[in-house]
Amino acid sequence: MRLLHTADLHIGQTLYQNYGRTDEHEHFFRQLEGWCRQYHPDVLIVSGDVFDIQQPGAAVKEFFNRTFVTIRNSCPTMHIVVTAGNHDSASRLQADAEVWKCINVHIVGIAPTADITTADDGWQERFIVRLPSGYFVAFPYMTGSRSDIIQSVLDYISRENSDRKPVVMMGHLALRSADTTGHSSEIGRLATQTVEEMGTGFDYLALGHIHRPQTLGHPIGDENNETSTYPSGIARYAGSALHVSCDEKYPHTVSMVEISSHGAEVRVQRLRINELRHFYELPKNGQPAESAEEALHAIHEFAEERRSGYFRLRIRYSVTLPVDFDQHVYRLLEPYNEEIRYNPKTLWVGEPAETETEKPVFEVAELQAMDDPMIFIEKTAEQYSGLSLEELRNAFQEVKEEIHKMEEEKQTKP
Ligand SMILES: [Mn+2]
Repeated sequence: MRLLHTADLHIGQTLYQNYGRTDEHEHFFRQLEGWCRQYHPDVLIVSGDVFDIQQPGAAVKEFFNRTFVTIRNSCPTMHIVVTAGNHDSASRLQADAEVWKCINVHIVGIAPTADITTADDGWQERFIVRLPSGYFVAFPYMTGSRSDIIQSVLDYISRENSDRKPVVMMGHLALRSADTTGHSSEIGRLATQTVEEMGTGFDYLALGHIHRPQTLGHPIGDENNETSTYPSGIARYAGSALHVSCDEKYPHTVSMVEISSHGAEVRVQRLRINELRHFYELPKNGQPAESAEEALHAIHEFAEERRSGYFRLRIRYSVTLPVDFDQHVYRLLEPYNEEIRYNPKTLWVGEPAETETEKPVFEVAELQAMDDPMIFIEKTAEQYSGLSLEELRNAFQEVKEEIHKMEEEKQTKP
């Protein structure tokens, strides 16, 4: 069996509120189509996050339809298996499954419910795609641990797999030992499951959700090799189709996986994705900008030289930017027709200036019990130079009296 494994397409994504990525997706899918033509895989699998949002617009859906029909036509013998990720609407994706099946595209959107194992109606069939080349267990994004469900489907297959065909399982989740470089810290905290909880009986666990390509339990350095051979039973993240941030300094790939039979070794070949637009940090000398002018100059220089790409700025923490700095940047970028794209989330370098006295530490209970703001202000007064406590005390007193007066007036009104 030869399969192409990809995930996290995020079709329809826009970055930094401004920039559509359709041309970047087109660029990616042209490469994918080329690999399908060249390598004639038996199967192409997409392990979740097909779309970026739950309710993509008509243009985005049309793009998905056109793209997947084109890819399918590039290798008409190929099957495609697609599952829903956490970004997808499970039911919306599932709704079109019957139609797609007519051209050998198998879509599983809706996840098994927690109590499904009590049923004895062959529910396992809903998640199994039987192909001449092997078995596919198509699990979409599931919340919480589903060990019993997973193992039940794998056992179901092992009972009938007397030909020892390869077994591939799909999943969309963050597993505990994965390298989450490029993600916000949140994803790490959501990772509550171990690879052991994914059961036994698969040759290849085709994962999505984490954007960095990697084989769990094997060095991340493996990704620098064009091919690797692993023992049966590996779990692998294909990685996302497109870069989504400057923190992803690693190459993105599509995995071409070859397995001759159940239990045999798994060969992974990494097909390097060429990105239409790259991500940069400016200034390009690696140092933080020491002024707004320097930052703007770096942008101008970059735009003239590169003519295409995303960037974010690296600025010294002590620099104060003018309030309309972002507008300056967007004006500067106008002539480049959205080819030069600004990520306004600046990387601030250097420590914030330390206050001379240590900040007082308040207990939560202490704060909750505080009914006079002056207590708090008096305790923290050292942090505000030139603050007149006397003036503030009088001001608060005035406000208090005013409120008291208003309340009295309210009560005396009929
Ligand atoms: Mn995801």
